[in-house]
Amino acid sequence: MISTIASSQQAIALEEKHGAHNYHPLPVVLRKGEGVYLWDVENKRYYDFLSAYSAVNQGHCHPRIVDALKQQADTLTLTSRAFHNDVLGVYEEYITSYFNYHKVLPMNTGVEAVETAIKLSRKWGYEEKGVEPNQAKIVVCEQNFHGRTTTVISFSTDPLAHNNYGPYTPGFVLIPYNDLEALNEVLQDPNVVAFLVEPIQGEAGVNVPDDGYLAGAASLCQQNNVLLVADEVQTGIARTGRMLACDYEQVRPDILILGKALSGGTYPVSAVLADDLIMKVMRPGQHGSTFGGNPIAARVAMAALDVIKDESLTDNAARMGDLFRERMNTLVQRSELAAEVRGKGLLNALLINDSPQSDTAWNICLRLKENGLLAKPTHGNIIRFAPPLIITEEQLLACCDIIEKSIDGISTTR
Ligand code: IF1
Repeated sequence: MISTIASSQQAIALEEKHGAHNYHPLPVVLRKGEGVYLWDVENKRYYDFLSAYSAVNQGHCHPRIVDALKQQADTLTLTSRAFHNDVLGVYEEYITSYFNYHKVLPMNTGVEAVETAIKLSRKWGYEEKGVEPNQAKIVVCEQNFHGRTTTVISFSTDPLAHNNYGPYTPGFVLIPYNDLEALNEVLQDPNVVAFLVEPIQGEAGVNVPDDGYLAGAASLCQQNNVLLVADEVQTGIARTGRMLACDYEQVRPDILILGKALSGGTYPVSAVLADDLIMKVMRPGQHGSTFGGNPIAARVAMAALDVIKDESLTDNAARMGDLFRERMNTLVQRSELAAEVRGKGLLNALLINDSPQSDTAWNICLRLKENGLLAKPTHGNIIRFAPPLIITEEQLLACCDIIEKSIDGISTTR
């Protein structure tokens, strides 16, 4: 028996009864998405200011990406890698040329690509750098978010993501984010094979490091024969106003991790890119995935990346992001609740002037929802604002009005 959803309440009740409670969503039930807009079951329209955590950079249900998905779905969906097909090679040529790397290893989710990068780094360490067996170490940052597999949460400093999942995977060294001295110190250990880092820490609350941090990290890694591994799952694909956040400092990571908007939110697609000297350590039978690089994923990814360039979404993200932060800074000047706005391009966050344990940020998001804009707090008192990159100036200014009205509304009732 398949239920028909007649109300938001009914949908929420079904999830409550039959679904694991591993999320606490905003009380809104969405039925349709198009561009920057979402509609709920009662046909109320919202601006989407989360973009499914930066997976919908090209806007909801982008026609070119959906058409690519439909056409391939009608032709050939999956061969597995036991056989070749007529799409994978075309995609591999396309994406390696697009990001200027020799090779790509296609996966599905972001964390699978992170796991792939971890395995690649370790294997390179043993077979190329000469690290003793099982001694490889990977440097990671406090407040990181790289996904939710057991190995990846082994080095998470977020108790919610980490606790009660032990025993944990060893071989990771935690240092403070945005701290080149700490990085230099740990890189003196010859067993370190890689530094895995987010160019901007998204989940931690859009932590933007100091100018020069990424370039400094790249230089230290090079000096110490350590791979720089950039997790651009959330910051990549034009989100921060550059194709990659690493581009702000002309940094070319040894290993590049992509996901989310690689499909425009239509399909799980992720990728790991590296040059031959690194990727050559992966030989037949040593890594893989049933769906990795499947024909639908390949076609969808090429369409999604085409859209980024054809619609100049990188420039739009840069310009609209500047406008957004300008408007939010005027709010910060006059509102007791808005403490700070930070970010790059259209990856921004607003710090709310209340304790992380308070529900103020959550209440602001509820009021935003009532006023037709969807956003969600990250940690406690930080609200992430990340609309699709196709947003126009007129739409952005209308959203700034909604945000200012919603926050002003809250402060008068405090
Ligand atoms: C959830 C957070 C964001 C990521 C970076 C790898 C991955 C992610 C930098 C893994 C995924 C998602 C996961 C999703 C919510 C969202 C998230 F709040 F969890 F932390 F964006 F900030 N690297 N982030 O941001 O990619 O395996 O999910 O495809 O788990 O709730 P994935």
